[in-house]
Amino acid sequence: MKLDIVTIFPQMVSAPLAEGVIGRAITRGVLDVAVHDLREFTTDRHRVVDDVPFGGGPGMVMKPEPFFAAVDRIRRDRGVPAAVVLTTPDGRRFTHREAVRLSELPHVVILCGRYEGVDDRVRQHLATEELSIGDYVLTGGELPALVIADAVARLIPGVVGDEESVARDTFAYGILDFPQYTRPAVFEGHEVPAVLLSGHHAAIARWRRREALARTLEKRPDLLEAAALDPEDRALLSELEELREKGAT
Ligand code: JD8
Repeated sequence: MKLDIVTIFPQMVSAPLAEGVIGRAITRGVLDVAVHDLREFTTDRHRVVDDVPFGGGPGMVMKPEPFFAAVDRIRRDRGVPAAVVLTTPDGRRFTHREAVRLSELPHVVILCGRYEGVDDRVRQHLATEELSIGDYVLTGGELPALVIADAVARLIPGVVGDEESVARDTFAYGILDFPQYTRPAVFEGHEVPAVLLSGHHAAIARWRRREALARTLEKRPDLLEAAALDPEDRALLSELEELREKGAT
């Protein structure tokens, strides 16, 4: 997959992407990421990317021309993207489902705004979609672009080593993960659940499933409505719900 990110803070975006599994996927050539400095697409001496808002009001608005010029250059040098994403607080919520959809596209561009936002003509005539990572206010679109890039990239075959673990992930499967433990078996008197040391693979799988369902019921009951549960899960869940009603943990 090709991914292009347009920003006035290219190092803020490229540095995190150079680390970890994403960084390795880029060096291995599984992922083709290009980060573009928006100021390179200005034509004035001072490389100005913002201006005062028409109609007045506080703050500055990002000018449209550099964004259009950046995407023109991307189209010429890297090909026509399948999606041009504008990160904005009023976008559609970015979820795992959106990550899966974007991961199936061959080429995605993400535009990052700053200040009070970007000239609306960028949204109307350049972006093909608008995404928000959540209901809180950030200072710009770079962190959202990184969140989207990370969640999308790890779904691309060959980026994460273990394909099976990606498929089984929390939001892919619709329920939370089971708790994880590693050595030591006893830490400051706190023991690892004995079943995990038993070597009984079927018992371990059962325990993990039960823990995952119990955690989801406790922390995110809203997820259970849409979760892909088999009859055994449903039976376990009713058992857990009953236990809960009786006041047990
Ligand atoms: C892009 C500018 C800041 C936004 C005035 C100062 C996404 N979930 C999210 N929260 N915030 C953003 C986001 C914020 C941005 C920009 C994304 C560009 N700002 C502005 C409007 C109100 N502030 C976001 N995705």
